[in-house]
Amino acid sequence: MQGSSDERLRLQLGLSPGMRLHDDPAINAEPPPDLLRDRLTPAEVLFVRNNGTLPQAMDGWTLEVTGLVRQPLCLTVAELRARFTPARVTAVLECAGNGRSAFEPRGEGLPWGHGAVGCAEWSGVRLADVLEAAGPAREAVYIGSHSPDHALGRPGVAALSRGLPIAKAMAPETLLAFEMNGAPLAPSHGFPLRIVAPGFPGSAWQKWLTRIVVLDREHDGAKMTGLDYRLPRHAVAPGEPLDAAIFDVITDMPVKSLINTPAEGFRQAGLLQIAGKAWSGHTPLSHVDVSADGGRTWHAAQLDSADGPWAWRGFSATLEVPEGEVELMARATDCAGRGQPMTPAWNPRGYLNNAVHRVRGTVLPGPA
Ligand SMILES: Nc1nc2c(c(=O)[nH]1)N[C@H]1C(S)=C(S)[C@@H](COP(=O)(O)O)O[C@H]1N2
Ligand SMILES: [Mo]
Repeated sequence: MQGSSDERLRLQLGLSPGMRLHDDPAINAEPPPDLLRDRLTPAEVLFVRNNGTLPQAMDGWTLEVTGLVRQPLCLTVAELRARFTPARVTAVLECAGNGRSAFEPRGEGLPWGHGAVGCAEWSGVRLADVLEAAGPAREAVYIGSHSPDHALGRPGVAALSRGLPIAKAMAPETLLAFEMNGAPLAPSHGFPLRIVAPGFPGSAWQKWLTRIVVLDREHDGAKMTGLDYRLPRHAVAPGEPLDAAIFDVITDMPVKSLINTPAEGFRQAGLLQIAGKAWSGHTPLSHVDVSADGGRTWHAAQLDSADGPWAWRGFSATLEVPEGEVELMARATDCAGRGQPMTPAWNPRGYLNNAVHRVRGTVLPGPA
């Protein structure tokens, strides 16, 4: 029964049959790593992360810009297109909780595997241009984002209302996007308008955006406070009493990589062709190494050219691997020299797991 209702849901949302739906009252889905092979992730294999309902009717939709501004605005998408210069960015979208299931103990939240990430070309207008048109006050330090989705079973309670520090809201890469990969946003990815904040966790990429409020303090909307999408300033151990005051909002994503092929459980003979993706947050990616002997020796992978500073990059390597069970690993390093750890720092909500990606399989005897 579960199987056929999952199939219906995938069809309804335009998701690939390979997408795994999480067992959660809200709609949450992720692809296995081998479906993330494209330079630009097609909408049907881009993960879906909904904290509450999936808003339906968007008739008469407008975006309001209010708060500490000289001139509050109310705009339709047609007006956004007509009034502001088009802008485009190819950028990685990754959930801060991607990889959570590999933490021990796991921490509260969706048990994401490795697939809550994708890279797309986002088109729209610069958020900075729209904010300039509204004229933010000098005291402005943050924006709060609002949408009509509500917590499940709790109409009137916002599912998620995140925001951005004003510097990121005004940065040239931050967009109000109405298109993904040249097509209107899919309903599950935020139609008709979402924030695109490259380098920030996906939680800041507010979907179904209807209102931006300019504030003189950090926004305190749904899932902005407490431990949500925050990390402790210093290491904490499982079970330790927690003080929310030592937690800061996550504003940057760590360097990371993902092996697309071969896929987990592979069985193949001959030279192994390893291919995957690597990306980073605000600090650019430097290089990727791969290992086929449990991390004892590492080999430099070849990096594809970059579609701009916020896109992921393909990497590939060919390794001669002795027959038998093997564990392949990929490890990306950023330009500040930070590499992916074998075991990342544990945190109570299981955010930012950028452990070295491992794929297990068997190398068979015989030629390729
Ligand atoms: N309005 C709204 N925006 C939202 C969310 C949400 O639940 N509601 N989820 C956020 C989170 S946590 C992530 S990781 C991204 C996921 O975007 P996607 O579903 O298009 O992949 O959307 C963000 N924007
Ligand atoms: Mo997320």
